Formats: sequence, structure tokens, C-alpha cells
Amino acid sequence: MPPVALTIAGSDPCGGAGIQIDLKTFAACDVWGQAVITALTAQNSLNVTRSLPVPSDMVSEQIEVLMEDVSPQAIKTGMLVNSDIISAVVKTVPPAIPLVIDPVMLATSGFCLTHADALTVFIEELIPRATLVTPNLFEAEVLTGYTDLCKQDDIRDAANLILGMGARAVVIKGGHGTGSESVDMAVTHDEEVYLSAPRAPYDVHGSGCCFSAAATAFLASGYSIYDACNQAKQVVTLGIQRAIKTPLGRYIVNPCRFSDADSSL
Ligand code: PXL
Repeated sequence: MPPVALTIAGSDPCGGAGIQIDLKTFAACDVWGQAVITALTAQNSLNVTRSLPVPSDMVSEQIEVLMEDVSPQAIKTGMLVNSDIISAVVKTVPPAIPLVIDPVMLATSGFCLTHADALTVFIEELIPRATLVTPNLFEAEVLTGYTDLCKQDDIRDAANLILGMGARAVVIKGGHGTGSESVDMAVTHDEEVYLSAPRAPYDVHGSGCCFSAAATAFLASGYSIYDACNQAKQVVTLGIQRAIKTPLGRYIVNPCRFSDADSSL
């Protein structure tokens, strides 16, 4: 049996984000992918038009039935839609399995993927279970109450606030920042590391999902948290370099078999 990773997330029919990109990323990292779906969305590479949550007891049941069979070595969450689904995940995900939380909130178009009134449950119940939380700058602002996060000191303080909520590690992704390098800040209770890669001159749909899925895959394969984050940064950077341009003009992240790729980034 290869290493196994589970994603608990929403469906993106265009294949660029959510469950679809998580499974492609797991495959690129040589990990067997499992998927529990929390919501259907109708969307293309530019716009989300509708989201339909799966009933929370069905989310619980998907997880419980799965755990009777093949247990994953790591789990990630993406779009969780509402507080009922968040609570269902908290109750059913086994506490011993490393959990990566991608705090998905808004699509780039502004469509709301997780209801704002679920924030308290998210912070109080889910984040304390996290091995790793991977917000972008906007999500870090929502979680911490900071506005206009751009200075390194503020980003460090925000990351430490999220650690204080009970996470073991936090990566605040700098993809929405400025400058020629895209710099992420990774912190644990005893270390702080920057992950840096050249910034692509275009926005890429699904890059956040790809990063957290890759980190989950590497945790499932036995890497330490820092090594998993470092490797995940390489996977997403390559996926961004090889992004696919859609007829609507949007770039979609394209994770490819990492073990075959030349790593001359
Ligand atoms: O990239 C965040 C994200 C996660 N999950 C789903 C999405 C999106 C963004 O559009 O559609 C299902």
C-alpha cells in the first residue's frame, strides 16, 4: 500500500481547485488519494455561480465509513462551507492523524466558499486540531483581525496568533503579496523559516489548494512539517510554472509528477 492522504473539501468541476486539484496533487506526490466531498460548486476557471453543501451527517458518514477501512497517514481540509460541517469534521477525524487545514474562505471572484458565521467554530474547534494551517494573507487577516498584512513583523505576529489558537505550525502564504519573490512564512513554536520562489507574472487558480495538498502528501509520506512545507513549495511553484491557460484567460495550477520533474527551480 502506498502512503495514503485524504482531502475533505469541495468539488471544483473545472479541475483547478478543491477535491479535483487535491487528488491530482496527491498523485503528483506519489500518494494514494482519498476524497470526502463537502459541497458541490458550479464554476469555471473565472467564476463560481453556486455552491450546494452536502448535509453534515453525510460528511460524518463518509469519514466514519472510510476510517473502518484504509486509514490515511495525513488529512487536509479545504472548503468546509458552514459550522455544521466544521463540527462534523472535528468529531469524526481521528485525533492521531496529522491534519492540514487550508482555511478556504473566498474564491478569487469574491464568491463566499465558507460562511462568515462559521469563523468562531473554525477557530475554537478546528484550528486546535491542526498540525498545519495554511492561510493566504487575506485569510490570515480574517483569522487574526489584522488589516493590511504586508510587513514581515505583522505577518510573523499573525502567524504566532494562529499558533496561539492551538495549531502546531502555520504557513502564511505570500502569493498575494508584492515583489519579485513569492515568500511564505512558516512558523512552529520553536522555529521560523521563509519559503521563497520567483513570483509568476500571473494569478493562478488552485495554487493554495495545491500547496496544502502537497504538504499533506509529504506528511503522509513521513516528512517532518518543515520538510513537507519545503517540498510543497517546490510542487506548487512547478505547478504554477506549468499552469494551463483557459479560454476565459485564467491560469490553472498544473501539478505534475513531482518525482519525474527536474527540480532546477
Ligand atoms: O482555492 C480555494 C477553493 C477551494 N475549494 C473550492 C474552490 C476554491 C476556489 O475557487 O472552488 C471548491
